[in-house]
Amino acid sequence: TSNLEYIITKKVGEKNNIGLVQLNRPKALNALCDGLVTELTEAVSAYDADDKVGAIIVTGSERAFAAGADIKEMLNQTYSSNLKTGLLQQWDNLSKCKKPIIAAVNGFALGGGCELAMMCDIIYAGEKAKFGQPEIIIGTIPGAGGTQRMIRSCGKSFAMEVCLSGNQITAQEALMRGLVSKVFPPEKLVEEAIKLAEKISEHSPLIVALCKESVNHAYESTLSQGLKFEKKLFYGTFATDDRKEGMAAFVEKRKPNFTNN
Ligand code: CO8
Repeated sequence: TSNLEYIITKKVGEKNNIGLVQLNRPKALNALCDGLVTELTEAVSAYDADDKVGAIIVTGSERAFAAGADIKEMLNQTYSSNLKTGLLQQWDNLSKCKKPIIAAVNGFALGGGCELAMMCDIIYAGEKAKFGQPEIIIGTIPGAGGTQRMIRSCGKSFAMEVCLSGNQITAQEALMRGLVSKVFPPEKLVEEAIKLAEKISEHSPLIVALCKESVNHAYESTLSQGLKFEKKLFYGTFATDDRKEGMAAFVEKRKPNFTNN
């Protein structure tokens, strides 16, 4: 029933409340052509707006999460065409998503693929995943956060090495460096991401969104500003029904019944 060309989307999980977006351009290892990125950002926005969805998963195939921006598409672009079309601006829509996004990465996550994973809130990797920022090899630099986000999770020396060498990193190394939070056998990866998404979705969606916003704020602020922001949101949770319900349920030794209010 869908006319999607580059992705497959479906709701998954026991309660059908997890939005799964699978990149599906196998012949090009899920290279992120314009059409794919448009479909991806629209799918994520649709799940973000869907009250029945608690969390979103972005994944690819066992061979490739995404092998980067589409090099063939970029080949003849120019500085002025990039300025005029606002190349990559549609990516910003992903960061506007209020719901948690889990990247489930099997295979190659290179260039824009690695950047896409880092734009997500949590990265789970399959044992054979390969991360990297190989733009330098083809005469350019990362353009969707590669030089900015990796340094924040892995530190300067490592991020610099990855961006300057173009070398691929294994899942084990990504785990050790803090790029990903867990590693699983490839065939278990999506299942584990769904389990995590389901766990998150048990909580109040309203409060989950506030928590995500607060963690992300750490990227943008000093510690004292961030602590102040967090405190405001924390106080703010006391204006919600779900905070009251959550604490009442604990005291009454029962499961909370969150209403998203
Ligand atoms: N763009 C276009 N086509 C690609 C890409 C790509 N990034 N990656 C792979 N493909 C295509 C190949 O051209 C090939 O197609 P064909 O059979 O028609 O020639 C097919 O996918 C299979 O690829 P290979 O035959 O190369 O497969 P291998 O298993 O030999 O190698 C690799 C796999 C190592 C992943 C290899 O394909 C490779 O190095 N790919 C390019 C990786 C890369 O340089 N990525 C960075 C691109 S630049 C970038 O991302 C800039 C970021 C800017 C922001 C992002 C916004 C979208």
